[in-house]
Amino acid sequence: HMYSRLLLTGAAGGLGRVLRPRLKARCDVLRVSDLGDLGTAHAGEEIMPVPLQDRPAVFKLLEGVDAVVHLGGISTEQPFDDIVQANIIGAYNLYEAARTHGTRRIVFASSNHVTGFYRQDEVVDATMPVRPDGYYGLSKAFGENLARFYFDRYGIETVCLRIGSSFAEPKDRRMLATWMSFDDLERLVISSLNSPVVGYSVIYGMSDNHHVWWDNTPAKHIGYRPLDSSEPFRAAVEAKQLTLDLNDPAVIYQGGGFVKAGPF
Ligand code: NAI
Ligand code: 15L
Repeated sequence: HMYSRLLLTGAAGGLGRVLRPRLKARCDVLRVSDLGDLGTAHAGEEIMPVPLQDRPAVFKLLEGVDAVVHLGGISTEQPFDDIVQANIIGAYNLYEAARTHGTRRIVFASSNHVTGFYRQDEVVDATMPVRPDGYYGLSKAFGENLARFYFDRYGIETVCLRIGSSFAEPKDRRMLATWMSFDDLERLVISSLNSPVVGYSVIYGMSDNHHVWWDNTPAKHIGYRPLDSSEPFRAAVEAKQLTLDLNDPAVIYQGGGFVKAGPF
């Protein structure tokens, strides 16, 4: 499936820089947006810097857009007032603009922190109640509910990706369970864009790791097949982090350090 114009928000961020060239291969025109520096436009790209809380600017951003990969926003635990602007008002602006312009599908970068207060000895799936582990997780839960509403009321399809830890390598023992390689991230995003019918769906984003806390059985229709694993990194990660304090909330809960970040 080839989109004519795809919008990538958060294009200057860690995952945005990974996905930018990979998404360009899947559409005629890739529109890239962020607050930060987006460099110069490559062939087939349009650059539109926009703060997500700026409603008229977001309205223009969605003009002529078939589908969105929405990565833009605050990506860590921060003061509530900052999170509200970028992640809550920003997401509302994006969906309102999508509704007005007839955009059909959004792939929303949600987060494992929507369910961060489940324990690491529990296996969670997308049908279970949310347990956000901070303001950041709460804002992603809002984004998921917003997506649910815009599908039920207006038929805009969304795949919410509850991404685990997508970095070049797993950085600690927790990430041996939560890690998703960049190639698997690409597979997940492309499956979410191309799966024929997604309605409103929620899927966890992790590689084919040996130990996992998330069960993607309810999201089999997305057709996501991870091909990488954190296992080759295990020895090095365990050597770096020899012991775990089993009384530390960051070790007990799936959200790791996020469960005790703040207050600000
Ligand atoms: P990042 O922080 O590197 O990138 C986010 C981008 O959004 C930044 O370039 C930033 O300038 C932009 N942004 C922030 N506030 C904005 C605003 N008000 N208006 C416009 N743009 C704004 O984060 P990363 O790692 O690339 O993550 C991308 C998305 O995936 C984020 O939504 C994050 O919450 C989500 N995610 C990432 C995970 C990971 O492992 N990298 C895990 C779970 C979720
Ligand atoms: C997230 O949601 C963050 O955006 C990312 O920076 C990581 O910390 C990740 O979760 C994680 O849980 O490891």
